[in-house]
Amino acid sequence: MTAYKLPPIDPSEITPRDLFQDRRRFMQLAAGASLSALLPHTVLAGEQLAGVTKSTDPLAAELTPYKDVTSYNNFYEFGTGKEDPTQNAGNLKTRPWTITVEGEVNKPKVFDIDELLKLAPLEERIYRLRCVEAWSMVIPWIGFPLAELLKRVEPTGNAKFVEFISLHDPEQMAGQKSPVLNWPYKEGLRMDEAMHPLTLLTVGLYGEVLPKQNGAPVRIVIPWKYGFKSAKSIVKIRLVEKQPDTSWMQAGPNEYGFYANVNPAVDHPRWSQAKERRIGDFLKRPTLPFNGYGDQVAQLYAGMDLNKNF
Ligand SMILES: Nc1nc2c(c(=O)[nH]1)N[C@H]1C(S)=C(S)[C@@H](COP(=O)(O)O)O[C@H]1N2
Ligand SMILES: [Mo]
Repeated sequence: MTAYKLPPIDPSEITPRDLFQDRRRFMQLAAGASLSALLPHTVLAGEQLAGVTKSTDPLAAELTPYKDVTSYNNFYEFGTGKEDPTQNAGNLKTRPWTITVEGEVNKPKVFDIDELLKLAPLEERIYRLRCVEAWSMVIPWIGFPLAELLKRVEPTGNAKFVEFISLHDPEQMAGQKSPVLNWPYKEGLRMDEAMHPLTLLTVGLYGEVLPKQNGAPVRIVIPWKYGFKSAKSIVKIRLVEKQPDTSWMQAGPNEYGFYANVNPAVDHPRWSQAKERRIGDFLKRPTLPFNGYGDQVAQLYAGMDLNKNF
């Protein structure tokens, strides 16, 4: 297998920016700005999504500002820097766009993105996103359970895993001209994880159409797993019998496992996973097992050795 260069990720790199943001927020608070003045409604940039059921999740009190959600990203197709995607994703063409769903299904189908938007009622879901690099955000996503899509194509008895494949188009995605990852970006889930009601096929955030840097026009969000599992700008979903390879497993098999469940007890070989820095915070906070969703998902892994299946 080709040896891919490991990308330059080191949690210590983000510290200066965090400190800057925290100082800025502190000054805003000290200047008497109300908390709501710090909320993002005045800086929304995109097209609003209609008919979305609003979330009442208590996490609404902890939302990461829109500005940070849309300018501090990982999307290596547009560069490895956190601010590269917001600067370089602007010209990505998101129409026309189709998602092909194929493999171990009775009814393979090519969904047009606009057809997909009408497949099931759109819900707002406020989820923590925990990056493997030990930072986190709280984001109001919009979408519907992936299960709604999978049920429609009728998985066969051989469908044991689901593979997600992102767009491969080096003309639009200049980052794909260098072999930082094995392109196209590929991710995967076990069938029960893919069918879990928390797994969200995501088309928006903060009430609007998904910004390009966040994976327009459609991505997956799996809130109990490290962020890299949430493949962006998906063009193909394949149901398969064998556990699929993923781009990150190919890049660093000792560092990025297939399961990638958020787990403070299992460290990344180059850094601890015990704590995380919520973007905008000064102090780190403890990382929660399964990113705080253990009540809902821990039973999926009953009897598995999570040190081995990291
Ligand atoms: N296609 C693609 N999907 C991707 C990535 C990527 O580089 N390419 N980065 C992943 C990583 S490491 C994280 S943390 C999340 C970041 O999502 P956000 O930028 O919307 O917060 O996207 C994930 N999905
Ligand atoms: Mo990540």
